[in-house]
Amino acid sequence: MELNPKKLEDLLDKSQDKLSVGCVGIAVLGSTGAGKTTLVNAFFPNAKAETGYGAPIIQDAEWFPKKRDKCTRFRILDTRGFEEKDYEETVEAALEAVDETNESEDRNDHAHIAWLVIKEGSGRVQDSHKDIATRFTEAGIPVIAVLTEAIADDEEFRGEVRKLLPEVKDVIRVNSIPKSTRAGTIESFGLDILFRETLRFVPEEENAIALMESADKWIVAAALRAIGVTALFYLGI
Ligand SMILES: Nc1nc2c(ncn2[C@@H]2O[C@H](COP(=O)(O)OP(=O)(O)OP(=O)(O)O)[C@@H](O)[C@H]2O)c(=O)[nH]1
Ligand SMILES: [Mg+2]
Repeated sequence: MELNPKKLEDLLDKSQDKLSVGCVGIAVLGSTGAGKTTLVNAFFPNAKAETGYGAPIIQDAEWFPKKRDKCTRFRILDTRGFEEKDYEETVEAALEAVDETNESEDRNDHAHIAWLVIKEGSGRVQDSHKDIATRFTEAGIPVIAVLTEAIADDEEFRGEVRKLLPEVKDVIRVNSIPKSTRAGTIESFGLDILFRETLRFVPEEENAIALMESADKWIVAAALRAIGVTALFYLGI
């Protein structure tokens, strides 16, 4: 979907009506410790309450919630954090789970996008990242690379990721939660950009409204503000 202020305002109005029935599905993949859980909880503050996300997973890939009902606005495909030496099983399981949901005729059942989570400080693009970017893209799922704890004061690693993973739709630097450093606290940032980019690849209005309703309100408001839409009413303030 193209993003322009008019369209976003329109979505916002519709989300206020609370008549939507759509759902957005996001697959979250990355090495162990990459920052998947931290990212999901920062982006979707109700993840635990509404989907059960965060409970230990038994399989390599599991949907939260397991089944969608009419009240489900978002679903997370949680995957086991992998080590480089044995990432394949997790990627296979995630692709299988995505294939299965995406067979449904109802788009609200689908995985719409994958977030490939990489800790910026790791400084390395691994074979697993390449494999995920290629195979999810081939499966028709747009992939956004999310660089977490991105507190370096240059964009060198981002440039490298762009170069090495040309399949990904965008590479977004975030700091999901505040970070204390000797020089002081670095506040969270980047989640509004992730929201905006994710929205761009969510196919239909129904799913887009669901994303808007589920993401943290401050993140949505910041994303709107960046394109000139002030929507304080949306925050209930
Ligand atoms: N400041 C800051 N810390 C982060 C960020 N992302 C992750 N962390 C920290 O990194 C550690 C690991 O993050 P998790 O979110 O647990 O990583 P994970 O990918 O879910 O790891 P597994 O579940 O083991 O696969 C935690 O201590 C987080 O607080 C970030 O963007 N900013
Ligand atoms: Mg985790």
